[in-house]
Amino acid sequence: MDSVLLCTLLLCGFGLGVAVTAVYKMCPAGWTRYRGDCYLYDDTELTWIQAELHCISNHGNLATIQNQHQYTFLRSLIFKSAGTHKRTWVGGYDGVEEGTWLWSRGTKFDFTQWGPEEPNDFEGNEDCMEINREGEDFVNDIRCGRENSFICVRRP
Ligand SMILES: [Ca+2]
Ligand SMILES: [Ca+2]
Ligand SMILES: [Ca+2]
Repeated sequence: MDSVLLCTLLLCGFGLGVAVTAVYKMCPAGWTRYRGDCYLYDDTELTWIQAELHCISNHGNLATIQNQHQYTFLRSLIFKSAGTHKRTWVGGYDGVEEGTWLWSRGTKFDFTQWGPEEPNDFEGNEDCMEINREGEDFVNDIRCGRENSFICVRRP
């Protein structure tokens, strides 16, 4: 009877341990937590698809923008890391169908806070989304072959 009780306690303890691990799962070293996701700014300047592939190799995707508060978080993460409001890729693209924007992460795209007159698909060749255009608080579509720094997002 005592040993059964002891085993039960051990099982409970083990179960609790698993639950606690799940709740407090940490972001990998160097990543910053924000509302349940982990973000990493990378100063390396790559094309949009190179940046996305780099994020995928780190179990993530280019960052999404869900709301104003989170957009402000992304800009401050860039500023803290780079020391400037550096032009930075995020995961929006309309390369499949012109004017239909998607997030590479696959989440719903309902972003509307583009810079004035954007997205303008300048010269019919702007299918990728950057923030901090010219260091400004400005979200822009730009040609995907441009080389920008980037932010990845992933689950903890
Ligand atoms: Ca296009
Ligand atoms: Ca476009
Ligand atoms: Ca544009």
